[in-house]
Amino acid sequence: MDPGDRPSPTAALEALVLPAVDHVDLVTVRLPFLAPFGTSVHVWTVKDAMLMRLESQGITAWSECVSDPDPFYAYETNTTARHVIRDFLLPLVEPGIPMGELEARFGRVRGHGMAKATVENALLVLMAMQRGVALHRLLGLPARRIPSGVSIGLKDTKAELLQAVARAVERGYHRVKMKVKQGQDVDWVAAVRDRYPGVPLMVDANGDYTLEDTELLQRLDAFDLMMIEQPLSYSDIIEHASLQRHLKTAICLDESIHSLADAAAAISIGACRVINVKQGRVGGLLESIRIAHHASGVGIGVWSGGMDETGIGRAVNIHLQTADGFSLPGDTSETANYFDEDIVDPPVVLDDEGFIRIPDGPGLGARVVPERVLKRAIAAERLR
Ligand code: OSB
Ligand code: MG
Repeated sequence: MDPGDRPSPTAALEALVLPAVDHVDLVTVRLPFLAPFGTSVHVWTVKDAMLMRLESQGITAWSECVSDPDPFYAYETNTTARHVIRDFLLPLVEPGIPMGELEARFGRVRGHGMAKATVENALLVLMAMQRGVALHRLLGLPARRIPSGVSIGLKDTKAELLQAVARAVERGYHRVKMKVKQGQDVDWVAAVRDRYPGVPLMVDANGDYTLEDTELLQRLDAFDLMMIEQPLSYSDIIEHASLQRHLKTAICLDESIHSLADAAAAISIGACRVINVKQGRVGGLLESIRIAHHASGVGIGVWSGGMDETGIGRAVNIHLQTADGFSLPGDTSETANYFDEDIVDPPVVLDDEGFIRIPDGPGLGARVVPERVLKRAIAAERLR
């Protein structure tokens, strides 16, 4: 499947041995968004993030489940993730087994990548902290600055949209993504392009169109977009291949890709020229690294998506993007793009060239502030 038989980018990671864990907690926090986040599938006004907390001999490691409370973007919800973690995944976590064995055990559970990633992320962060190294170091990845990108939700007026793009350009973001939907597309893109002829721009439809809209989508070819993300159904790969043959603009798949196998299949039939890898959606960091490795080996662009995470998930995405193959700016924006106060310190900020620095320190780098988690907690439970 991998042309040139390049060595596996995850062999060493599959050999990492799981540590003993004394306690496992799930804590759900609610962070209000500074402004509602609108997409073709839903408008979110708060972030309800289910966090996992591991305790092992005085070391505390955190991860974030990227599901929402609702199944409007993905089929997983915080409730399904809790159920799958508690009743099926955690019982498979055993000290002394290698990560590769854990992945094999998790493989018996079909789907539920966000639940799997929550457990995998937490264990990797714990292992990094135990070794006193940053998460990217544990993953064998070099330190480097990460390019930034912002995802602008649907707005009520073009004036509001232009204002949001103006803010992003002023901040120095390396690329701007705008959400589109039926009835809020070509004219809205034209308005942005008119005002910002040179800004690296892309659109995300979250599956709002069908092949019957091919002519309309072809009109987007006039705007020199970097890509069109998930124009057709969330579950489709085949029809995207048909559409790509009629578009000059690259198609990027997001929702359709749940694994390396999905990515390889999509690439092999020409369904996309770019892949948005969300580490949660594909079951974790190891699978993300495999997808980026495979895609870049066949000339397909890759970037890290986001799920408007708190600083915990945001830090994981930042460490991931040091991996080979992440060739494009992703949906990694500043904390201040979504929240007035994060639950980690320091928050994510852009440097004066628009890049994001990997936070110093072992594990995530950023420190989870327990008082802020407590202040925002809406549910908590000890699983082990
Ligand atoms: O389609 O990429 C998406 C947020 C929630 C659900 C789906 C998507 C998004 C984003 C925001 O676009 C990405 C981010 O800023 O984290
Ligand atoms: Mg998307």
